Parts: sequence; structure tokens; C-alpha cells
Amino acid sequence: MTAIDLSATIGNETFQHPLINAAGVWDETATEMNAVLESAAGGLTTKSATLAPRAGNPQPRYFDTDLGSINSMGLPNQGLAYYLDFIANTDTDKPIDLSVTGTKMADQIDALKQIQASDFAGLCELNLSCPNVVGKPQIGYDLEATKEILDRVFAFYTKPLGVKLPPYLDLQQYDAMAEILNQYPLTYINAINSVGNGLVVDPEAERVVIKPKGGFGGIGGKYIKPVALANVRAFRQRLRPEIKIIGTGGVTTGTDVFELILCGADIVELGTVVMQEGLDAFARINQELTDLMAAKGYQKLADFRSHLQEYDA
Ligand code: RRO
Repeated sequence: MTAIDLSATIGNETFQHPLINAAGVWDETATEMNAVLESAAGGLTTKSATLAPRAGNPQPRYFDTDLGSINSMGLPNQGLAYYLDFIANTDTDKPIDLSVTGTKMADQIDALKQIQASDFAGLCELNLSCPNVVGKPQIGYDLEATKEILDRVFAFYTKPLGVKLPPYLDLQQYDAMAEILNQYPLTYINAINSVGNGLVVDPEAERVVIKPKGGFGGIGGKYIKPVALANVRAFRQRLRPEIKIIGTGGVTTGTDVFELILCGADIVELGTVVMQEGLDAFARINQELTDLMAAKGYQKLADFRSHLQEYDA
């Protein structure tokens, strides 16, 4: 029997395994990032970096439930220079995706100018969808702002760039956003960020479970898998085929990964499951995916990627 090949490519980067961490999960400090690289993850995403370090929102700001999680971290990170330095001094065969953002558009542009001017040549992910900066809407829900930032970025940025998108819920939103994204030389999109501004209630205490923003925050985990599947599928049907897709949202099993790839994902990110289970989740889910592919007779991801069938009674 031929060995099963789980490799996948985005831009010039080859991932030997298709599972990496979602930005914001086990990736703020060098210790955490090295642990991801040493795990069975196929690569590493950094915490979304801002120009200057940030402490983030007050605690408690993350809470686990049986079906997932809520967070309002508020972009705690060590600052862009720290992540550029970590990457420059890390010797690894695994791709590292540098996530970057800012609380103002001007800061996001400045951050990308620094990356453009640096020696870093890997994948970079512009986060257009943080739901947790107090008083700041998610750019990805504003078509004009999305166009403006991409116009400004691609006026100077020539390295491989992806965008992290918020979840969309209406088919017309996919049409409108895909029409914009198709106009730019994007290497990939990442769908989806957490489902912003949900609320988890503790019925016993009769209060919310996280402190920032009156308890509102981004929802991750099992709750959001159908939304992630829909976003990956809808964008795969609308984006130019050269724009690859990272599928993120609600994965806890190899079957979930299989479903996201069936919808069109090139690789898949793990978020809440790694927060709840730890880095061993990568090896477990890789194995579950391998077993499922073997049972179905698939040898590589391309054998079933985007092959989701419509219901045909
Ligand atoms: O740091 C956060 O609060 C955060 C970010 Br930047 C994001 O993109 N998504 C999320 O759920 N939390």
C-alpha cells in the first residue's frame, strides 16, 4: 500500500502536514511557538502582531465550554519586532506564517511596510477580523475599508500575503467580498476568525464568564464548524483558483478536517481544540485524518479537495 501523503502547498511553502495552529493559540511567546514547531503541527502561525507590544484586555478573558470557547483577549502580543526576530533566529523546515494586525489602518500599513523591508520572505497573514479591540469594528465587515486597506497594501507589498476574514452569514456578503478579494494578488484567505460577539452565560452565577466588553467575545470550537464549512465552501466557489484557502473553525476530529478540505480548504487550523487538549491534538487529528483517508482509499489531499457534492435526489 502506498503511504498516505498529507502535504499541501500555499504560495512557495510546503506543509508536510495540513494542520497548524490558529493565530492566537499557543503562539505569543518564543517558548509557546517552539513547542508548536516541535509538535506534529505542519507549521506555525504567530499571534497577530501589532507594531508595539500590547498587554491585551483584563482577565478573565478566555473561557472554555463543552462546545467551544469564548475569548476577548484584546490582542496581547510581544510586538512585531519580537516575531520578526523569532523567525529570523529559528531554524525549522516548517513554514511560519506571520500574523499581523493593528488597531488603526495606518498601523497595519506601517507593520506591513516593516515586513516588506525585512528579510522575512514567508507567508504573512493580515488579520482583518479581530472582534475584541474595544471601540474598533472588524475591517472585514466593511467593504469600503477592506478595499482601501488592500489598495494601500498592494501599492508596496510584494511578498506572499493572506487575509484572515471574519465569518460571513449571507450569500450576498460572499459575492461582495469575493469580488473585492479577486482584484488583488492575494496568496490565500483564512476563513474564519472566531464568531464575533457572542455571549456565554453562567446560569448559576447569573453573570457573564469573561470580563472585557461586558462579557461579549469571539466564539470558537464546535459551535462554529458549520459556519466555517460554509465560508470555505462559498469562497472556494467564488475566488480565483490561485487564491488558496486556510480553513479554520470548530475542528476537533480528523473527520472535521476532511469536511473542510472537501469544501475547498488547502490546509486547516486548530484553535479551541488545542486550547482544551494541548498540542497533542495535532498528532491525534493527523492520525484520524490518515485513517479516514485510508478507509476511503484516498492517497493525497488533492484526491478529495473541493469535491463536495450537492444533494441530488
Ligand atoms: O486577541 C484577540 O482578542 C483575538 C484576535 Br486578534 C482575533 O483575531 N480573534 C480572536 O478571537 N481574538
